[in-house]
Amino acid sequence: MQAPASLPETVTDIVARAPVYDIHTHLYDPAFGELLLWGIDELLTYHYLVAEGFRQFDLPYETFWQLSKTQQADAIWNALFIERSPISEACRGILTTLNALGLDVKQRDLPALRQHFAQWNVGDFTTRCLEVSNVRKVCMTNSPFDDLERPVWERGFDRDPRFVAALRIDPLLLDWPNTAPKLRAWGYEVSADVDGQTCGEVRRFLADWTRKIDAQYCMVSLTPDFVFEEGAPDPVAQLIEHAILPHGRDHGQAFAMMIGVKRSVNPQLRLAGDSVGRGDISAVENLCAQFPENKFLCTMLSRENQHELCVAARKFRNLHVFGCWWFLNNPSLIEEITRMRLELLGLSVTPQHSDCRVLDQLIYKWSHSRGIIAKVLTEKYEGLAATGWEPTRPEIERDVQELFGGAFERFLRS
Ligand code: FIX
Ligand code: ZN
Repeated sequence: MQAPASLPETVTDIVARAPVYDIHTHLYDPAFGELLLWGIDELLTYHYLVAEGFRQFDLPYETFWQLSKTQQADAIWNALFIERSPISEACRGILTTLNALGLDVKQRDLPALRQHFAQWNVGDFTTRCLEVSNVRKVCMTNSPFDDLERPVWERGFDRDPRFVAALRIDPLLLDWPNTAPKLRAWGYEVSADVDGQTCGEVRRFLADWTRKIDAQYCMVSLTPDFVFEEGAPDPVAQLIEHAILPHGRDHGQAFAMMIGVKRSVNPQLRLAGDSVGRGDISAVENLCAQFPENKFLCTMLSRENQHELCVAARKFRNLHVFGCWWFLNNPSLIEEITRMRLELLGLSVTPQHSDCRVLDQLIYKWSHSRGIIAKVLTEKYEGLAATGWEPTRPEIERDVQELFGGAFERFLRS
């Protein structure tokens, strides 16, 4: 007779089988054509690897940027995979992905990898990646201010139900002087001053785009120095208080804040040139306390903010914490942060999102995160078992569904 599965085996199996709702990515519905990135050259030129590549290249920045995508991918492959072992998380991720797709990575044969990807079409490859990663739903990041993306929405297309939308509004909040003229050109009667009429028109703009894209939530990324005081006269506070939050209340839209990015500390690195700084948790506390009728989603980029963000979520039921974002998306930090969140917040949290920019990355980001989440959960269930509270398989399945999108969906519906 087969021995019953051990608790670690059961938890690992349940976590591996649980379909995930990936609540923040930079992927697109395949109808967006070339905006949806996939394949080996896109994997190799992901901005995480570009930053690591430049640490090894003997090339001026501009020379690299003048190379074709294939040549850039060659340079990164040589510098990070051939001339030294690919042990960083972003490098290992590519190998996890290729291996899960059935490719023989030990050959170290980039032309053969390219040949493999050339055989796929995007529709079949999308289905394959979602199956292998066991992701049931992908939330995109959708900006009306993106000149490549906006025309696709304006033309209209048949939505792929596996891809849902989130309304991204960074230029609106962070660059009002340059955004106001765009809104005016699109027929919204706004002025440079963030007055009552302007806020009304911004609300109309938000409502129109929320409907057009069927947004799940409204989101922004914010610098470490972001502060919020009710009634403060600066345009960011005014727009939040008199446009975004009323919009959220009217349309049941949570406001997602991704706090702690310092944009372009090294502009020569382009998309790879952003960095991190410690944010001010009192901005989150003030918003949650002063606007209890609004729902807030929050992730913070600095490791130093993680504990206070958990404590804030204990104080405010209108705050939902999610993801190990960007520089935190490394095994040692995911483990530490997930453990802390489960200890402080139980199952009322979404431990991870992928932030994928390349479709194939779903495979490694979720495979690596599942392994860590299973490890931490096992430890927690072993703690319960030690008291005599033996968790059953259906109970563990229920809990994992909560962590992988269930708690998030309920929070958005609440
Ligand atoms: O602001 C964001 O949504 C960030 O995730 C991106 O700007 C960043 O470039 C990224 O890809 C991080 O993973
Ligand atoms: Zn992102």
